[in-house]
Amino acid sequence: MKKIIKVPNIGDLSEVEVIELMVKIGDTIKIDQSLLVVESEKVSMEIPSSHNGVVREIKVKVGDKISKDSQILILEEKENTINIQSPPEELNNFSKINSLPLSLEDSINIHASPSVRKFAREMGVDLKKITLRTGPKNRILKEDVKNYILKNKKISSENMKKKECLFSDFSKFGNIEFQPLSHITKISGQNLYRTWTTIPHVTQFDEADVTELEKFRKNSNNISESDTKLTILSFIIKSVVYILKKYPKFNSSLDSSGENLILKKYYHIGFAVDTKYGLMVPVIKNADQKTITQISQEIINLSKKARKNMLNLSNIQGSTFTISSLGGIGGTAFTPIINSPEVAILGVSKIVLKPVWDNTKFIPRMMLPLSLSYDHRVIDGAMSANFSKSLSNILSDIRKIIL
Ligand code: CAO
Repeated sequence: MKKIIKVPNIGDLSEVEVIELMVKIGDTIKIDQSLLVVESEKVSMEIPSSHNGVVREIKVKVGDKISKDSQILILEEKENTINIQSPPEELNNFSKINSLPLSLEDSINIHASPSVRKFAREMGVDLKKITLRTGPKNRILKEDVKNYILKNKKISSENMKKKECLFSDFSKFGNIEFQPLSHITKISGQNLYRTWTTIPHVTQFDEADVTELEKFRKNSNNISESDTKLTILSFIIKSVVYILKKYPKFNSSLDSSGENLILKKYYHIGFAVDTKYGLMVPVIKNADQKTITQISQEIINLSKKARKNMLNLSNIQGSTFTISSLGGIGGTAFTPIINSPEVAILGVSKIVLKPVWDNTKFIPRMMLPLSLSYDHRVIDGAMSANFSKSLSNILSDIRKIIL
């Protein structure tokens, strides 16, 4: 017996567009099996079958506009098939999403809910490529899409772009202005995103008493005949190198298998520079072999070059550990993102004058906040706490370096 399957009551919507067909002629379908996906301006929804049977004729195609009681398809009901459920009169559980059409072939062969399809589209994932489908009757679940993304990391940067496009219609809420990202910001954004999503970051916070160091630095600047101004960053670089030699894992990278550490016997320190073109990280090569004055001079030269966008490849390559100093600006602490393939980065915030207990009384001390982010696959919490404590020790009395 033939049965015409019609569009049930679709709530307030008078007309919706067919965006996906999920069955083809000859398919045997069951009650509640999704037949097609329709979409209005605000919602998309799957329309289920009200009967069991074999699809003999399809009355709609992708792009058609349909409404309540429009014919969807003709089913041949199998003999001795009893429809135990009454036809769905009304579809209330609309998934409030915006979907975009897939090709007819995809629609038929791939079983996934509109929300999963939408998620996959936003992430730039082709559902056809997902072979691990863990839902009932081989349906693709959101988890399957996520697992696919995790295993195919290349997709990630494209995803970001696609997601941005989908969310770009802010003009309906008020005035907006488009500002293209600079080339450098785009590239560093992709790297930061990849690093943040692939490396398990932990940040260890600490502080160093730099009262004596600051006295020494300011005094040196006052009496020096050189034009080179010493900022605290050069002392921090020198101290970091000293500590890196004691904790070699911080000066390493994981190899591509993720099973071996590559310990580097050279000390090239990157430092983040804020420029109008975006964030740049020039590198002070062989910092262990340079004096604090030489390091200061290089900071000045390289940051000037960065601000004129004139750094060359050798200025930015080969760093083994990076420092990001926001101390000249402010803030108490932050979580810097590792400059991959390195395994740790030191964030430095603004020195603050604090009352510190010396076992008898509070004394005013200049405290430098340190934020050490590390790759937890390589470095554990105890090691990072020891690294920060040792660094803090050296900064509190830099003379220890020459012992
Ligand atoms: N606490 C207090 N004052 C500090 C300080 C700190 N931790 N660090 C620097 N200062 C002071 C300096 O002593 C200097 O003061 P004076 O002019 O009175 O001597 C002033 O702040 C400016 O220093 P500077 O920024 O010129 O020099 P620097 O060596 O400290 O830093 C550089 C150089 C290139 C790192 C810095 O200019 C810069 O670009 N910082 C931003 C880095 C950044 O954006 N990081 C974020 C990365 S993640 O997005």
